[in-house]
Amino acid sequence: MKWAMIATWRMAVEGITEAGKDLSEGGFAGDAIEKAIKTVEDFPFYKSVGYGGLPNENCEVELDAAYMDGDTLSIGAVGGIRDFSNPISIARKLSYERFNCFLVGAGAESYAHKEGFERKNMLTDRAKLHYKKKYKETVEKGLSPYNGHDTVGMIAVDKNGKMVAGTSTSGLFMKRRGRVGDSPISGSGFYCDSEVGGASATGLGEDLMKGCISYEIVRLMKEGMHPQEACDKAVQELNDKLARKRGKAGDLSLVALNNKGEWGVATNIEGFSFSVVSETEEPTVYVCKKQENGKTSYEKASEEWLQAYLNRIHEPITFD
Ligand code: SD4
Repeated sequence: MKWAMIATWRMAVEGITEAGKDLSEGGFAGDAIEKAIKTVEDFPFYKSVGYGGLPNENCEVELDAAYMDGDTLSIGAVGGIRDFSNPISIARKLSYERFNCFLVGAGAESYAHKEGFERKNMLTDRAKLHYKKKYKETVEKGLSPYNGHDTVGMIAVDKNGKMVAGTSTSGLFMKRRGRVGDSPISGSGFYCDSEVGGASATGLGEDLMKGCISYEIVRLMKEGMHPQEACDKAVQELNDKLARKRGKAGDLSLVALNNKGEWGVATNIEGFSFSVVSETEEPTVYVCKKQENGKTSYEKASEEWLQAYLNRIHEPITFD
C-alpha cells in the first residue's frame, strides 16, 4: 500500500516530514498524525495552533482539536480547552472512549488533568502583542477582527491502508469565549473512513459547518471521484450556495486524501498553502490560486515564497 500524508498550510511541513519517516518504516497513521500535529502545536511561531495560538476576545487561548480513526470511525475531540500543551493527544485519548468522547471547556480540562496530560500556559508574549495590535487596528475602530485562518488539519494513510485524520487550532482570532469552530466537529473540520479516504478543513468555521464539507468530500470520493475533483466540487458548491443565500462566503480551504494515496485540495481564497509527503513525493509545500471555473490550481512554493514565510512569522510585531 502506498503511504501518504497531506496537511493544511506550510506550517505542517516539519511535522509531516518527521511523521513521514515513520510511515515509510511501516508506522501507524494515527501515530503519524499525532506526532505531526504535536510538532505544530509545540512551535510558538505558528500563531493559530497550540502554544503561541491566538487568543479569544478576553485574551485567553482556547483550543479545539480532534482525532478520527478511519478504521473504526472512532472520534475524540476537545473544544475550548485551556492550558494544556497538546490538545491533539487529549483528543486521541478520548477517541478510545465508548462514551463521553467529545469534551469542552472545564470538563475537557479536568479529564486531561486526571489523565496526566501536561499543563502549560499557552499564551505567549508574542500572542499578546498580536492581540493588542489586532485590537487597536479593528475593535477600537469599530471594525470586525474576524479575518484570516490557519488551522492545521491533516490526513494520513499508512502502509497497511489504515487512515486517520486530525485537527488542532486556536480557532477564530478574537472569538467569543466559549465559541467552538468546525475543527473538532466531525464531518465539518474533518472526516475519515479508511474504506474511502479523509478530508480536513481550514477557514471560517461558521461557514464550513454549513456544508458539513469534510464529510461531503468523503462522500463524493466514495461515489468514485478523485480527491481533487471531490474537493473542487464541494468547495465550489458551498461557496456558491453561501454567496447566493447569504451574499457572501467565508474562507473555505480543504485538503483530502483517498486510501490509494491520491490527494486533492480546493480553496476559495488566494494563497492557501498545503504540505504533502508520500512514498513517491518528498515533503513539499504547495501554494494555491483561488478556484476559477470550479478548478483549483496550485504550484510548488518557490524558494522566495518559503523564505518570505519564515521572515514573516518571525518578524517583530509593531504598532503605535
Ligand atoms: C475555526 N476553522 O475555528 C477554524 C479557524 C481556522 O484559524 O481555520 N483558523 O473556525
